[in-house]
Amino acid sequence: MNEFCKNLPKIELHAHLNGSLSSQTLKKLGCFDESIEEYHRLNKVMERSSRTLDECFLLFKVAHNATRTKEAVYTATKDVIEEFFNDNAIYLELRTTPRSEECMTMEEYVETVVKAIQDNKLNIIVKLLLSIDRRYQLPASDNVMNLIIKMKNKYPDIIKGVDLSGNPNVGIFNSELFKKAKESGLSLSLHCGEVKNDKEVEEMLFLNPDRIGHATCIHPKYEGSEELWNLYCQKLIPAECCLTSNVVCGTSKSYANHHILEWIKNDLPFTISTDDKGVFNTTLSTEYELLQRHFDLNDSDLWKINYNSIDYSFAESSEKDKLRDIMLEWKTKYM
Ligand code: 6MZ
Repeated sequence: MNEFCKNLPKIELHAHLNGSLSSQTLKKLGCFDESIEEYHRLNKVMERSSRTLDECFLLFKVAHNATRTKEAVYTATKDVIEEFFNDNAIYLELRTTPRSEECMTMEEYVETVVKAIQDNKLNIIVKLLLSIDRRYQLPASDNVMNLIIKMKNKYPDIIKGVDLSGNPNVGIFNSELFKKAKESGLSLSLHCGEVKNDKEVEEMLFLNPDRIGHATCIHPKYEGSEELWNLYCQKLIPAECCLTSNVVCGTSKSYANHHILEWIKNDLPFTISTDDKGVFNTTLSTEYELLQRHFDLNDSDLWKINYNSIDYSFAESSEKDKLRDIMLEWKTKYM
């Protein structure tokens, strides 16, 4: 492991709770070894294709099966926070899809995640984004959105935003639903262009979300269109780039071929994220290391990418100042 990447105080803005569970946590939650083996199967698949993305969504079932009680959700959240902290993340935006189970309502699910965040005593600031799964249709997604708004009003210091996620090959984007979230004061991060869908990407960009996830198929070279790219370049919405996730799922052909190259070349806003560190067997430090290795960036570049990510976060401005101070102090000491 590259010591610089490991020691750098890092900002994580795109991490799905149930995709981030480590083998240790799954074991602790009673998962059988074969299920854990299955959970990590994607990392062993050598032939990547866009079909792999669909397979990836089947794997989330392993984590979802392991987090069916409030106790398990609490443990999972606590462990994920601790693991990011141990990887020297100083700020973490976790996201998760509110879910009801036999012995837990959707509201209890969210309450439990919030409680684990409130109980965190480690030196890492943690915020929560609540996700709408794109396979839900109206009115189900509207009900989830109403719950999200209610919970945000109850916990405004922790619940900061809404995410649209789920299998990009399934379901639709409903712009009205997310307008409502914006009007309620929630920040927006939308999974956008993870697979080619120009019309949807355009609709998303017109909504002016605060950030977009993946942004794989926007640049013409990576299956987008010229007009779409021009629109993106006018909007300059920060992209959450998840290198390993895209390569493992086959939406990027290789690390060297990742669309982040266009963001680097054109000095466009982006942040580096793990997406699902459990499913993709990665860490935030590893993602920075991969970025450095494949795109010929020096330590100062990595520091700057990370420092810029503070601006794109949904933290309070006083928290952003604190994070900037930590990073500047670290730079003075170690660079
Ligand atoms: C889109 C993804 C994703 O919400 O149960 N999720 N959505 N693209 C991706 N790229 C690979 N990775 C994860 O965490 C798991 C859920 O996050 C979304 C999926 O809806 C998945 O079921 P939570 O905590």
